[in-house]
Amino acid sequence: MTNFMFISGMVSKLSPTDYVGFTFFVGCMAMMAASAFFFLSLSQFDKKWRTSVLVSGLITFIAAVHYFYMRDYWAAFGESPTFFRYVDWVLTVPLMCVEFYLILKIAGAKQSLLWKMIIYSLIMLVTGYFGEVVDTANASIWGAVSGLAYFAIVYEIWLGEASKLAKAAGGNVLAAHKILCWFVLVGWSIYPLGYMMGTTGWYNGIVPAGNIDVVYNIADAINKIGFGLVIYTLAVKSQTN
Ligand SMILES: *C/C=C(C)/C=C/C=C(C)/C=C/C1=C(C)CCCC1(C)C
Repeated sequence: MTNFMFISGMVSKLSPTDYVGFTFFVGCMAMMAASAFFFLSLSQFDKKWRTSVLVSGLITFIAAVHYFYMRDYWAAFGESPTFFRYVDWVLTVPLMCVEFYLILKIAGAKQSLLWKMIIYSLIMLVTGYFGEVVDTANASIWGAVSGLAYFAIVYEIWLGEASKLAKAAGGNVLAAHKILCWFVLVGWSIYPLGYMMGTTGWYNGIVPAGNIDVVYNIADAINKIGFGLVIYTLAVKSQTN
């Protein structure tokens, strides 16, 4: 145990070459700052947009709390805090699905769309957890099931019901929806890559092995804060229109 910080009151140091520890630390601060920003901006929005921005703040706030735990875990054990990652994802990814529903509500999005997206995301994450932690011998099978659920989300927002609603809404909502679609397609694809780096399967010759916490941490910052800012910008624009 070389690189301690604060663990339940214990004080120790963070090595200057510990990039994983560093990005966990910066992650805490970035998620906290983003949460403060979203929460403090709430009063400027009318009721229609307030919930969306509130959810943006909840996503980064939940992540901030998990980052505090993950930072400590990494400092104490020098291992990936996989459990905390998945708890974080299980709470924040469905909330990102809620954001799609909330911005599409003006075009008549139904609750069935919301539940469909939430269920896909839960299947994606629970099967991913099984492959990464519970039944690692079958990581490639669990990963494939998880990947299917991921594609279902991608399909839904790019080509399915959600995309039709976005087109019907048009204007700022359509523009924001498009950007969020790219977040899901490109930003989220980093996570399955990390999964392949950390588990054993047919893909091991293609994807390098290694600690990918730095990559996850950067991806989280982009996907959670960036995603939230798209919603925030949409709310600001729609308000002055
Ligand atoms: C803020 C956290 C986010 C946006 C996390 C997203 C996580 C994923 C899109 C994870 C996807 C996975 C697969 C598609 C297959 C392998 C297992 C997972 C869970 C890593």
